[in-house]
Amino acid sequence: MTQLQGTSHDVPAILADLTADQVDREFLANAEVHLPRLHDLFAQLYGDRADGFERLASVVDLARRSWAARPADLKALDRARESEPEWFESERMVGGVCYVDRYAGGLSGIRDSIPYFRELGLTYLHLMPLFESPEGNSDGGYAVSSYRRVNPKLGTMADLAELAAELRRAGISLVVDFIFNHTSNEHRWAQKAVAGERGYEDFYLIFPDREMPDAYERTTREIFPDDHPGSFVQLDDGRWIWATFYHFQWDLNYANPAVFEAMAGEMLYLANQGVEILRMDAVAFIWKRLGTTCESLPEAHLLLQAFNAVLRMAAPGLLFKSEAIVHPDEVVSYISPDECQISYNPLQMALTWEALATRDGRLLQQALERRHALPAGTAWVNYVRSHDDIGWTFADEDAAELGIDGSPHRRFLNDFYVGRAEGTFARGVPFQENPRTGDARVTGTTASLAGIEAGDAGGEDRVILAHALALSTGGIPLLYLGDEVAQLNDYGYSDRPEEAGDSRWVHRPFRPAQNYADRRDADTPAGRVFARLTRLLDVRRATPEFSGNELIAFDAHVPSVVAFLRPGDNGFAVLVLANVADSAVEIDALTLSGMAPEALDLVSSAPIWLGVGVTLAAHGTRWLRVR
Ligand code: OTU
Repeated sequence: MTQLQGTSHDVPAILADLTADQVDREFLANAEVHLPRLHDLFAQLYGDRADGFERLASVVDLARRSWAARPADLKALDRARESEPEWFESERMVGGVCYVDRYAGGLSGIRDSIPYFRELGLTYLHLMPLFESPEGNSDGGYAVSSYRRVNPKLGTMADLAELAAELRRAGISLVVDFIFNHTSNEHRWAQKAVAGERGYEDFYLIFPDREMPDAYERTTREIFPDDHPGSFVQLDDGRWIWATFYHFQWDLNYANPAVFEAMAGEMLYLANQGVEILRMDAVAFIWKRLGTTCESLPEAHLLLQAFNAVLRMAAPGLLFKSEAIVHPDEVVSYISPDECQISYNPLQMALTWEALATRDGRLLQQALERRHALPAGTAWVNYVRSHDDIGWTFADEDAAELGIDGSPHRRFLNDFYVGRAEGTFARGVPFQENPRTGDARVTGTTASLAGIEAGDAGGEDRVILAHALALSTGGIPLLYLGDEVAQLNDYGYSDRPEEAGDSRWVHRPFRPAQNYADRRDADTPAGRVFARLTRLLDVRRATPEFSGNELIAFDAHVPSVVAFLRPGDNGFAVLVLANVADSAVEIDALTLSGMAPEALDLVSSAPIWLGVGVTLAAHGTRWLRVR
């Protein structure tokens, strides 16, 4: 490994400088622990660059200044988090996600919604991208023009900081996106880079002609083929710039340590506004190397670890959440206390829908058995659906063991969920169908995908079943707000020019006011789903077995049944059973004979006798406390 050369910027020298400056004792203590790690990561990432070193010293200085400016209440939070590092693994954790404008009109509307969030029991609120971004299509705000200015239609940065404090007082951690793979083409850095301004030329990946773009594109994947082919777009002056996603989202060049420093500054700025969790967007794409897919390269991990080390020095209470919607082996590779402590669980999400479509629970059961475990000090974020499409990211090699051929199975699932398959209950919409590769993904709200929109008899049960799994496998369950009142697809997006080309807008409806008005009315789907789902939320919160991540797969001997135990104290455990079939099934007494016959149904609060077996209704789920 290359070492950073010179004497003035090695670890002892930087620490000595900090000591001489009589830097804050707490900062120094954190720097002593994390600077050696950061130095090592810098050596690996930037060791062969003349400026690698100075950048390290200036990043440490940035961290020092950021800590000095960190408000006292946030420093108190840092200490609280450090003394209870497992806080986010609690059974009391429940997340919600919404668009600020669509759900509440603006940041003040979000504030007004806090009583409702408390009623649901939320402890984590992910507000979708809310920063300044281009007018019209901005990929739902995922094209950021300034990380320090809130979109003026939503409020101001001061409003955001106040909201964060108010949420914190309500026991809710604010989560925002850290969209650091790319900026919008309107970001100040982007404009300077294109103008060739000194210091900014290498902030992005710009090439004079097609030679390098063609070379890279031989191995990269098309992400938004409806927008542009390949990974590059042409600038007005004829040059080519790297743009993995939309043409107005330009990828940053992290091989340049100035980019690392600049983004570390934006990250620390947000941390000091009171954001408690950063959702690290599109982590797989942040490092590029010719001849590779340019996804999940080893340097992507080193970069995340370096950002993590900076945070540990200057905002130690913060968490990173990984957004890697990729092969399951890669998803877990981002999860560790030193990298991203929490991560979306796209495999469980996709396989829940897979099981509902096939009425066969085996692929999901297999994933719970072999792909659920995580390192200590980390957690899954389990969700039924997000603001993005559903991609079928299961491992072909896992599927093959069950006799399932990956490609045709994905084709079946796509057809099923966009309503093209015989007997489907789903009303989804295709997303980014690529006729060249056969790739496609699916969009739709939970209720529309599960059959409520189509009037299928099992629709409401499937919504509950999918949530019952997300609430019980271990980790932070994340609700897409509005789904708890069974919101349906919003086809109006196709009439709105800036949304029409992106079918993900079908499942990002405005706050469904009528559904919320109906939520106490048991004669409506909204009322029934809300009553059943809030019951599950209440039970989860009171069930310590649901904390942490330990899960023991249980073979129920029925292919349509997903089953597992969540062990607790004193020999008790919760047995979770979910039946994806359209008819009731029996789990026989012999299968359950390893447990004491007396058990408790946690949802109905009724005792149950396992000695006669257990009946699961069509699309039924049960949470049973056993021993
Ligand atoms: C993310 O998703 C966001 O969640 C999307 O809303 C953005 O459009 C995108 O980044 C760009 O900022 O391709 O279809 O893991 O699946 O990062 C969604 C790889 C996406 C991608 C994921 C990306």
